[in-house]
Amino acid sequence: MRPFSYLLEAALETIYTEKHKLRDAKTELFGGELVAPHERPSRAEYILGRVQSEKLGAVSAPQDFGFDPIHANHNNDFVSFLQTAYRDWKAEGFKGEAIPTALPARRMAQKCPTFIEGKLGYYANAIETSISDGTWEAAYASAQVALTGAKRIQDGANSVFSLCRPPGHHATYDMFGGFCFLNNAAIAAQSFLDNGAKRVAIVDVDFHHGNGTQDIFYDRDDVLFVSLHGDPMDTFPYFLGHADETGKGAGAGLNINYPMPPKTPFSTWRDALTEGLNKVRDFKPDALVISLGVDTFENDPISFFKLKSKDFIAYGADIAQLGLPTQFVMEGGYDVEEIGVNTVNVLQGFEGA
Ligand code: OKP
Ligand code: ZN
Repeated sequence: MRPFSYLLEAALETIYTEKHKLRDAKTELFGGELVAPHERPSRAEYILGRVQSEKLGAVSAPQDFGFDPIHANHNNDFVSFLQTAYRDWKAEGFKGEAIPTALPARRMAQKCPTFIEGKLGYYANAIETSISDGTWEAAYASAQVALTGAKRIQDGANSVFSLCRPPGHHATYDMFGGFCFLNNAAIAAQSFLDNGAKRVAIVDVDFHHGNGTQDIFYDRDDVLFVSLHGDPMDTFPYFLGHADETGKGAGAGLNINYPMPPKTPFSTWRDALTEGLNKVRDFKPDALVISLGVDTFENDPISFFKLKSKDFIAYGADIAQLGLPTQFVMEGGYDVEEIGVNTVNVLQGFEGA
């Protein structure tokens, strides 16, 4: 225990920036229609509102750590593509937001095309996510929110909440999709390693499998990745997240997936969490990153687990039992009326434990 630090640690600090509002796409491809995106600015505002009304702790702006920690996890050409994609798309005279049409699927060439429509497909792992004006600026700011949270822990805080938006866990080394552009949790985890940590664990409690995070750390022995999610046979991201994906090379055994079926209740989900947290304990990490999605909620509009609001308090307390420096990084959660309550319930459960 650090001496005299309990007063400072009585509250859980939130890192937040209004720049998330720059990500305000008009379209998401859903059910064969272009609809208003589920991943919209009001999400972060509901969460911030609850953080403030519950007096969780200080709300601070992020520092700017620049591009180096982004390039540590993402391909340079991919990052450059994200910066200019919308402009390049508009320069071709296209009227709508930037959406790929063709992707390099089975038995197709894996070369990056020069024309923007082809580039979009090359750098996409899903096509529901339109790139709009301001998307890059918001994604960059979201990564800085993650990095600032990591810095707080590196400076001695016991816990911190990075209110990232847009989310990150579907973004791979060189692909966007699933509402994600830069992998905020992976960028934070890498920042711990680059600043003296030997091992970091990431536990992804978002309803969807963290395919991007898994992909980034799959062959590494310095990051343990644990994900609890809807079975990819039944839900997005469909092509990753099975229980037999356990890591490779040096990372063998350090990727742990808990796919679960439709209507999974909290009791079942919590058993998986307990098992996953035991794996984290055995790994002896220096820091823990929680990819915090609250789309496991029973009324979430795009998910199928059955967690109730009080369950979020309970599992926040479970996470605290590890006694690790813990950074919460916001991911999904789409029932806008409730995500503020459910998110802050996790943080209060953690703090109260
Ligand atoms: C992002 B995060 C539903 C299609 C879902 C994308 C979901 C992205 C979720 N029919 N498409 O993990 O919350
Ligand atoms: Zn999700």
